[in-house]
Amino acid sequence: MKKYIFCIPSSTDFAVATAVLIYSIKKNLKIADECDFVVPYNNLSQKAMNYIRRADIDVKFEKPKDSSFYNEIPKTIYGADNYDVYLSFESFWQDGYEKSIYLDADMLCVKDFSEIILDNKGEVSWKYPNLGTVVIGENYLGESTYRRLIDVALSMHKDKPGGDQDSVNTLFGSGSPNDVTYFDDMYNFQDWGGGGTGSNKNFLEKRDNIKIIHYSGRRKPWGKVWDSDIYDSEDKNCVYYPYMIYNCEAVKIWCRYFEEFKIKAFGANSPIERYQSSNETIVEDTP
Ligand SMILES: [Mn+2]
Repeated sequence: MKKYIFCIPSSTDFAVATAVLIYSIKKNLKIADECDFVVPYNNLSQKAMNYIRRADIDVKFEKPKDSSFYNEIPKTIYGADNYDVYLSFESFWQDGYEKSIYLDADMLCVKDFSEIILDNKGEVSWKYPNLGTVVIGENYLGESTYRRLIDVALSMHKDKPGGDQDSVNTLFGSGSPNDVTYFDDMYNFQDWGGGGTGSNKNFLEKRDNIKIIHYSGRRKPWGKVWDSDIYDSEDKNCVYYPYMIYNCEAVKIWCRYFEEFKIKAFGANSPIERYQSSNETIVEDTP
């Protein structure tokens, strides 16, 4: 057992993103050797687990410690039968570790961010109010915070589709009675454009300081093209504005990490993959 644990909830349709995220952490985080990885899940196929293991052979997969409260909550941002948002609570109960680090699966680490883990003095530190990156120090790491989050979700945020984030905000947001510190958006960077918040121009200006990119909203580099006339409104794992998205540097970076991950982690299955693998290079165009 290592000192720290990364907690990255996932599902079958987020498996590729999760694997690339873990790969990116191991590549860039200076203290990665001191970190275990756990993937909490409700729906994750064997194939998806095996895929994620290519990024970390020792990754653990865990069902939620308590999911009995799901049936008291009518729906979440992912719809009526999907309670995956509440898997974030699992990061608050990881026995035997000094600190736990929660990350959304739709993120990518592009630079070392050890400082937000090492600087944590036992409190909860995060980029309030977005539940994308959270460091949970030992004062709050255990069953009692987990139970409190569930209690808050049921008593205050039951009918809100974003009840998980609302619950963490209640306990660790501004004005909360708990010990909290905040870090800036370089550790949870969403302002890169593509039809969502920010712009590609903004990304390029800040790029040297950005450590973790968050592909929040319908801006998933691995997602299918989405249109509200066809697909249901709860589908978030997709791309709303492909033209803009494919011109975003943040998206090009994810795609390069994906190719790199395949070169490092897989037997090459196609002529281009074999070429990339034997030359350790990523091709820019069909050769
Ligand atoms: Mn996200």
